[in-house]
Amino acid sequence: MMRTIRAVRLASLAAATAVVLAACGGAYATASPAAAAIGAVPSTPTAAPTIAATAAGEASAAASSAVYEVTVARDPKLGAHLAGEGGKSLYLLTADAANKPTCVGGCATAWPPFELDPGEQVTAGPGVTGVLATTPRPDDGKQQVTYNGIPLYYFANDAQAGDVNGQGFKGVWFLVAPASTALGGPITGGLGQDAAAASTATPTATSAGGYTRGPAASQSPAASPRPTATARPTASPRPTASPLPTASPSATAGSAASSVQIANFAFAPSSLTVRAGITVTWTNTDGVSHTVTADDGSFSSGKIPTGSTFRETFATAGTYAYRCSIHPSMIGTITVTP
Ligand SMILES: [Cu+2]
Repeated sequence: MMRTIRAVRLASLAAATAVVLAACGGAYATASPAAAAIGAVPSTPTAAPTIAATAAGEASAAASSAVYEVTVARDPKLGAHLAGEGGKSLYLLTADAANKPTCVGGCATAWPPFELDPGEQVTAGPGVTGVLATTPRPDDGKQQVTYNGIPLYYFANDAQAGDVNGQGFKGVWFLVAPASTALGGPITGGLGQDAAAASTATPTATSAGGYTRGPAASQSPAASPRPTATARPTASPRPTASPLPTASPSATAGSAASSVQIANFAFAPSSLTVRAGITVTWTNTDGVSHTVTADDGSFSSGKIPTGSTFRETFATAGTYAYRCSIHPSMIGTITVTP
């Protein structure tokens, strides 16, 4: 079908966002594909094109000969990563393999593939040193752009250039760095990918696309091939989250506990002062997993799923800076007084 990729893609992005927003009222339990990211992304499209508008766009468009340039964008915190049409961030899915996209169905609604129509081309901008090519989609056979073999996607909740709201999602979606590649086998080199692999253990809870969550397994895109375990770098044998090995429920005699909420991609309070011996409890109320990882390595929660907690008892006075290893811009400090 001939169409302008720009019109259709923007419409589909907006439509996907509208779906997400509509589903948001149903809260987390309804498990809309990208609902989990809503907390972090108060995305408010000024206009929400309907599906009908998309269809009209397709019908009226003529053959396209557009050329799309992939560029290097620089996030102040995350670093250099690839951007596609309109400067929008491009992502990789670690469950994919070289020239083997696995995100289809509802997953592809939340993560629209970077596709080319017949006649359209993609070129590399300055600093884009990898090989740009295309591979056929497993669902509709359309050509999805690849970078060093890595299938490229956008995130529906990224509203504009510079948005990186999909970074680290479910521990399987990452921004694509200029050095990212799948040519050696599994996908490597996504921004933060190694850190996430080191801090999250088992890939079992995440299905293709990384957006399906347990209670709503029926909403998993049926056609989606399950990612194989080999597609993900295996990490430490540490089990995911909840009661943590480092947690010590029996703090020193009579000490009270202190709490930190993890919400909206932030720790609250971000700075907490406690007496030595006190147990601090972090509770993740976000729709996505986070970690509590000491900068000096003295403690690490592993992945804390939604609704789970992590406890750490601080026996020694000092200042402990920590962050979420999946979303490194999430930082906090525990100050322990004697
Ligand atoms: Cu996080």
